[in-house]
Amino acid sequence: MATIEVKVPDIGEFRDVEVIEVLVKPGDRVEVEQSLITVESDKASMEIPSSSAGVVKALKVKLGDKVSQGSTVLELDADAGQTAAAAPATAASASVAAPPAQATAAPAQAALKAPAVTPQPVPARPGPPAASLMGNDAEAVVVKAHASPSVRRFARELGVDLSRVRGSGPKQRILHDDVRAWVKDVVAQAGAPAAGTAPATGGAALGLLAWPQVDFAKFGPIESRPLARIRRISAANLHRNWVMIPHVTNHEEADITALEALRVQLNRENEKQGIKVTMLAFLIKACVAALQRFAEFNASLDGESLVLKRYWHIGFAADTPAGLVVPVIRDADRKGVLELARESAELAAKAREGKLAPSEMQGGTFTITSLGGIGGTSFTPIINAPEVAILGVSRSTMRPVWDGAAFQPRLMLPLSLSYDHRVIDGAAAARFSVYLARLLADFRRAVL
Ligand code: CAO
Repeated sequence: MATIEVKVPDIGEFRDVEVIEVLVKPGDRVEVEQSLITVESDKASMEIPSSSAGVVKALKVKLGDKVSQGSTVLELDADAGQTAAAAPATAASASVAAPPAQATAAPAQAALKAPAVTPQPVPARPGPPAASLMGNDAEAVVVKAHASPSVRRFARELGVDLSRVRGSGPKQRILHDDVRAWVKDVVAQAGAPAAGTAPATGGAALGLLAWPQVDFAKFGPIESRPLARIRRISAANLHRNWVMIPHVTNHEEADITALEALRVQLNRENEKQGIKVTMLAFLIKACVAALQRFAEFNASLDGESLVLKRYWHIGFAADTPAGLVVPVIRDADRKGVLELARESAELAAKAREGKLAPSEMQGGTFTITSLGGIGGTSFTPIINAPEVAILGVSRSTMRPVWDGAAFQPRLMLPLSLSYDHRVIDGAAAARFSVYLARLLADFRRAVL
């Protein structure tokens, strides 16, 4: 294990900039590219990353020190082969300089990674008012909090709005501890919210009115029933998804007159085998075809990336005496309608008996929730995170539909597609719904 000195790389015009944060201490393990200190000039703050992985041996700077390119930040007992190669001469791709011997020994792969450790400056002081991203809200003002990039990243991960955090650092700078303290405070104020129940302060932490505390017994006889386990779990999931995902629901209608006739005919043909073909099986098949065409619906958000899945596992909401569960049909793209009907019936039966294995409820890429067997004309389903869309299906009804010359009796199926507006635009959702409705109207297209 070699001891190396990690130095301040080329940081452009910045000279004699103040160390405002020290992010590591002796004994800490650091990885390549991990931020070590934050420096700040009049104009910007930036983090100085490590060129090597290893264990911090000694710090060579403290808060308030002034550093420039080449100043030693710390001594590191570096792991063999975990050092970024010597930085090229250009400032843009400069990395923290390691001793030449170490740099030469670095494997080619590490050399390729070196440019990634370029420090990125961010404005140091609250900037001028900026318009919000929504065009129709151009008057809105965003107040920029005074915090280093790592504090901003930390706050982002926890979903903390930095403009609400009071900074305890020099010049009211917000530190990691301030963000931690703010989160602790919010949790303490809200009380650890039990799933499916109103938090103790009923949202006071969000600036909302307290949840009404009513003695219901004053108004008439009551009975208090504890929520079933599944309901408590699903309530917590639904609550999070509803609060965290900006939902929009697109409504469409599919003419399933021909499809229903086919379903009835198939059921007649397969009566002896005991397979009942349901509308759900056709919906799964049609959804897979639509998901294959519109890949961003078969995806999940992962930070700032969209993970597109090349497998099509379809979940469907099943109503059980114990509450809502979502069994998942794996590889629905490789199964025919009869197989989908058989498998969904088996999974629904298992769900009702409470016998689903956890693995039978995992890995879904898209969910269908059908209330068609019960009734209703439309609803707004809640997305099953980390999926980005869900299809709600209501009861089909025979209605007069104008064909350009006369009203025809057509069996119309209402579809309600909720989507995550961070990932999917309204136009894409409308295209998905229209395409799905066309597939259901002419099911031959589903096999194209
Ligand atoms: N329009 C009209 N009739 C419909 C229909 C629709 N969209 N969907 C189903 N039906 C009919 C079926 O044909 C069946 O009629 P028959 O008995 O005469 O053949 C009857 O309604 C019952 O169907 P079903 O709902 O039991 O069967 P399915 O395969 O369509 O659905 C399942 C299976 C598991 C989705 C369903 O049983 C279920 O649990 N639905 C509730 C889902 C739910 O709770 N969603 C909300 C979640 S969010 O709170």
